[in-house]
Amino acid sequence: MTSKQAPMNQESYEVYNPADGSLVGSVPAGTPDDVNNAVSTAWEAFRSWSQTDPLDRSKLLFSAAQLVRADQKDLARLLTREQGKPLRESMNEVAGFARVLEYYASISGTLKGDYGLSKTYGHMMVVRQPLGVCAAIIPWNMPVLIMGWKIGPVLATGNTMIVKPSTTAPLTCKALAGCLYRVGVPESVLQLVTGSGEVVGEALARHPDIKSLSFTGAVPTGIQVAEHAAKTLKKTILELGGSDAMIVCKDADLEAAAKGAVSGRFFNCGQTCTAIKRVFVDTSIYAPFVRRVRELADALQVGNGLLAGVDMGPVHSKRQRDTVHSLVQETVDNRLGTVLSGGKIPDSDPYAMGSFYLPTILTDVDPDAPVMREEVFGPVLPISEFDSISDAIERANATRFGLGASVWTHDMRTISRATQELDAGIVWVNQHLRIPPEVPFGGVKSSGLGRENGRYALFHYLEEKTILIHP
Ligand code: TXE
Repeated sequence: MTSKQAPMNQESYEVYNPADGSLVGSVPAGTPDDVNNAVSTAWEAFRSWSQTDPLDRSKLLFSAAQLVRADQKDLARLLTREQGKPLRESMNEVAGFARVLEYYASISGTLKGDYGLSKTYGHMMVVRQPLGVCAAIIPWNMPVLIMGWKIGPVLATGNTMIVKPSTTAPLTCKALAGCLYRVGVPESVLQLVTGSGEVVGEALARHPDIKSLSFTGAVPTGIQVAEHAAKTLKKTILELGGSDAMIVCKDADLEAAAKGAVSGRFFNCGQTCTAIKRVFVDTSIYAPFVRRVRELADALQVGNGLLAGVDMGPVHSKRQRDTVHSLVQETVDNRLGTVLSGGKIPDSDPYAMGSFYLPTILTDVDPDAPVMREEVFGPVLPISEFDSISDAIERANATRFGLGASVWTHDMRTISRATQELDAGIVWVNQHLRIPPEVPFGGVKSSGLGRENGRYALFHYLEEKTILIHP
């Protein structure tokens, strides 16, 4: 088999640091021809990769994880420079990538088939075989972890993979692929085609010889990708974001809930699909809860993620930051909520060159305000109060999204009811935003289709073949 990646377009484009506008690096600007070449190379590689022993694939994934852990600091610095997040978060994300590889290394080859013996049909066997060439489209918000979620199950099951990293944060993904190559994963088995979504992403979605496409990004893009995928009969996984609600009941541990709200919202500058995007608080504890959240949010250090002590970096791009700010302005202008803290673009030094936004708290927010229904992808926390748990659940569900939700209480009846009735792919109790690789991840409603993570992802990447042998 060819072990090399198909050669790519010589033209490249540059990647900039959102904290100060400095140049971080450059990558090839992929073309539809690059996608075609990568697909042919990946099919050729599939012939032998799919025949490798699952144990050998496990060993490669374990070794790659070890190498990623050894290079963790350099990889994390690169991630912070191209994405903006604080170094501490980048270190965790790189470790998360390694953990995902280790998880899939540990379950590679565990999905065996079935067997039965029938008087009429003879030996009835079901074997599970890899699909072939798979593709993934990665966003800029958690590029490293999401690449791990997408490549782990694909490589473990003996499929080959073409990854299109985010246009504006492709460098750490490239460096991670380099770690896999260094331990012996052939380049032709895991190829990266960098470039724009409209060119490379669309060419992948339209390609007739790609068997599965896993996409993480915005709802309209996901729908467009799904239309192309349907026309070419690809299996798809779509992860399209969320507007996660947090419900804080009157018996909740107020300190834990306030800390949970602040970390769950301002982590990664609010740019996480399962971030807490709306908070509903029981009327009886609304005032002390809001006070504590404000204290914690005002104490966050905003700045260049490479600097020690920084808790929140810039928004990933000026375009994204301006969208967030206009949603806050719209809330205030239409009297749909009040800015308690933040709500501003800081333009003095050291923020002037970056796309920063201050941690923002909106209170007394109208449940029908756009900030309460849409996905606000930035550091904005809208809080409102509720009288009854029925009211809280109804409001939490009043959005087109359904990715995650959390309820903060120790009352078993409330836990039982909320976990049943909240319309979401994940429901947390007394925590939020924790996503271990062992359990399925994905949403309902407009948050997407299908699940990543856990052994469930292996089913997606394997196809059952029935064999009937009459003696
Ligand atoms: O997303 P896009 P954007 C949400 C979040 C954010 C909004 C816009 O609300 O504010 O989306 O972000 C590739 N065919 N999320 O504009 O454009 C693109 O190059 C195929 C939530 O960055 O959807 C990138 O690799 N691919 C989310 C990826 O799709 C295309 C994470 C996502 O970009 C394409 C990110 C096309 N026509 C944003 N156009 C989450 N679920 O966590 C673009 N792409």
